[in-house]
Amino acid sequence: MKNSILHRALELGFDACRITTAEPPSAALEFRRWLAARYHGEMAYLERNASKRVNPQEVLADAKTIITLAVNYASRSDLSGAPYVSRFTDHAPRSTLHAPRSAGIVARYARYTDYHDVLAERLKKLAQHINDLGGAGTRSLWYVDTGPLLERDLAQRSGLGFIGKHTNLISRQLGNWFFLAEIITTLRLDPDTPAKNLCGSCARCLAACPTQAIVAPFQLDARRCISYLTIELRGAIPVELRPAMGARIFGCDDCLEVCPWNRFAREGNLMKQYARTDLATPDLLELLALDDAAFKRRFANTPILRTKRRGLLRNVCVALGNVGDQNALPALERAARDEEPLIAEHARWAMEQIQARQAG
Ligand code: B12
Ligand code: SF4
Repeated sequence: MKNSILHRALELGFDACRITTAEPPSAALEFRRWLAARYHGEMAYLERNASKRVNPQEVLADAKTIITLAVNYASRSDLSGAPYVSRFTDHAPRSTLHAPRSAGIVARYARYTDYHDVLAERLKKLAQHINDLGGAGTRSLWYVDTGPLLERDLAQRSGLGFIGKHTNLISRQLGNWFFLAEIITTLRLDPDTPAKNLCGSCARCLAACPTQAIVAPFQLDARRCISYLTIELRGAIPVELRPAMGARIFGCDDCLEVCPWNRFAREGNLMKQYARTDLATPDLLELLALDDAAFKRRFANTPILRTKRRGLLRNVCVALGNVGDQNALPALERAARDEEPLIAEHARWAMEQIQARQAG
């Protein structure tokens, strides 16, 4: 049965497929401590369904097995040239080093049609295959990202990879660039062997983080993470963290980019056909001119819709404050009169930054 599932998963475009039990995740205690430290910031949903996250039986009664899946999202351009890490010469924000001056930076995972949509159809088919194999009464649920499961923890226990000090799963075959998905099922299958941690003494990710969000190995204070600030946070970005954001307007890859395990990464097959190369380094001034309808058209079917116009333009203002020059001032003046107070406040901040740079 395992071989049949693996074969079907590969056929559907997944890059790896492993099996673990539906027992509670081993880092349940760490997760509770993380919540107690308020490291999740405003992501209230993590707290709301915490008991499900630490008990898969609450997700699916009588669950026996969790099938973990990986989908590689590395693109050829990300992998070209020398290993990323050797290109850095200073502490300039890494993702901005090769970008034109007025370009914003979008994290690699978001430079595609929304992966939730791309993977949903495939997960449905795989879940059906598992139900067919199990026969009458077999029940299976599938998740990608949004489900109440500690995905990385389960994936580590299934042997898909190991949790790195930056808290993401690292695979010996795929490096850092892959999504996770799972199918939880009442079908009993033999579990695979858990992965061993192979970080060793390497701590490049901790040093690379522009906001010191990785407060200790394996511990992320999400409230400082640029990914959280640009995607999840609904309100104002704390002023003290804005300068460190550089030109990043959606997500952040710095801790992933420096990981030496990326030397094993190769181009992903499935996501290639959903690439949106126009999203990698969009022009900041063009983005600042988008009204709500234009925003929805520009980012239709992409993960960037999540921030809505107000969140993205807030981020664009911060980026312009960090990397813009006097050419950005007219557009920022208009944004400072935006009917959305969040955008207006960040535009005023950006103008002050540019003016201070010019004066100095
Ligand atoms: C909330 C969330 C976020 C938050 C918080 C991130 C975080 N580290 O928790 C924010 C918005 C910051 C975020 C950012 C990103 N995310 Co996110 N996120 C999630 C989500 C929805 C839940 C994660 C969660 O449960 N966090 C809870 C806390 C407690 O987890 P933790 O801090 O990592 O701690 C765990 C481990 O470190 C471990 N642990 C703790 N102490 C110790 C000690 C030792 C010794 C060991 C071994 C382990 C260990 O136990 C904890 C509990 O599992 C998952 C999807 C899911 N359902 O799981 C995606 C997910 C983790 N995100 C993902 C991605 C791609 C990202 C970004 C790379 C996106 C980007 N480029 O901007 C960044 C990476 C930032 C980072 N360094 O983590 C992928 C990761 C894929 C992978 N290969 O690991 C996931 C799995 C989504 C998916 N399905 O693909 N994310
Ligand atoms: S994603 Fe960026 S800000 Fe978040 S922990 Fe990694 S390097 Fe730090």
